[in-house]
Amino acid sequence: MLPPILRRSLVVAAAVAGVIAPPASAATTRYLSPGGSDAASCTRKAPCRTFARAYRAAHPGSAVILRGGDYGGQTLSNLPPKPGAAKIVFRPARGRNVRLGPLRIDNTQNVEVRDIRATGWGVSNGAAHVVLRNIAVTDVSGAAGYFSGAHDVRVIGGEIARVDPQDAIHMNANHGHNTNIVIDGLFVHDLTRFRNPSSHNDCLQAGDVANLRIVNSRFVNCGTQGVFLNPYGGGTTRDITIENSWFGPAQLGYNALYVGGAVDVLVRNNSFAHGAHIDSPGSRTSMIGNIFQGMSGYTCSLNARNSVEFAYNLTAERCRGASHHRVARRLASDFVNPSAANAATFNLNLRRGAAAIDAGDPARSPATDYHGRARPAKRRPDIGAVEYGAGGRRRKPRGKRRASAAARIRSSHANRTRR
Ligand SMILES: [Ca+2]
Repeated sequence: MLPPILRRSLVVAAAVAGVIAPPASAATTRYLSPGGSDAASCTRKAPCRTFARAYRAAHPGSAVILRGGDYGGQTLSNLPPKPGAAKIVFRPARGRNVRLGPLRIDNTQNVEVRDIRATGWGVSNGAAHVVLRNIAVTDVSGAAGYFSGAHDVRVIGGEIARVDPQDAIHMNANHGHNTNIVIDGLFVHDLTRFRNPSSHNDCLQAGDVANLRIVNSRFVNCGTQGVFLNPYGGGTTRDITIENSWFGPAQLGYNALYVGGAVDVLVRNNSFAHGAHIDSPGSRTSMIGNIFQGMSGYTCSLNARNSVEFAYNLTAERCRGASHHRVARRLASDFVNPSAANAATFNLNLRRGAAAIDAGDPARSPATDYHGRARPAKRRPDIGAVEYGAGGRRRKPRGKRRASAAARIRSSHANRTRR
């Protein structure tokens, strides 16, 4: 008989060995069904019922296949980390529609949820390495998306619409700080506040986040403001990149983009059909290569004064203090359809002969455009989110390359500020 300490250490060693080296067949598919049971083994013939049960039964990299139907609210909370970085992927069975109530990912890591409809999602309390891909949240009253203590989260594709009266996406520090968040290809539209006319509801309120990238996304008919970058409640809002995105109006006539107490903000190659506002030079904001249709000459001059750099932008009125600036009086007619009367047909592609064509920053424009096509086409990069006449198939966004380009601009600004 082994002494108790040695016995215990053998047990621990066996457990560790099991964790580090799961058998080769480990990434087994697990199954969920609205009619399943968590007492089952999560196999095809014996599906389980909840996301949390499937997570526990899954190995790193496992797929969890959801049979069609309504699962109600689902929570992945305080679940033990799996070894390695492979994500457990929750997705519907082919051709099936899956609906959830609220989806909460809380202090749990390495999960992806895709191609479903939910009444909201939240990533909080130290949750990390999460992908939310093609999630639709429409016709809800609470915040559709919520970040609080979230790290390395990517929201890819998907839609948030008809939220009343809360924000579409809300970030705060109530459950920890948020770091490294990417929003790529999201369509946010038609926020209202009929339920509470005094509500302040934005398409995205960033009250706490470090390193947020918003790319290739659409914001149309937001609430009070569009993207609202302003810390509160002990949060900080810093290192923000907004790139290759379309901005329609906020319903109350405020700004499509508001830069308040955020710090180190890069706004590059976006197309706006409504105003943007930089509150003070303290934000160290750069605005480069944007189309600002709907921004008055007065606001533009104020923004130029409050920017670290305001260059290669295009407005309908003259803009004092801007460099490499273009003015096109009938700017609205350069867009295919800048009317936000219908968010679905709002279209900031460029028309032939648009003033933005070949007028962008030759050195620092992103390598791809709103549609993911290579930039530049023709002689030079265009101003705005779309590269007119760019051909070829949509390319996958190259996040690292674009992030490093943004970082280079920021670091050149930091150097200038220091001088
Ligand atoms: Ca071009």
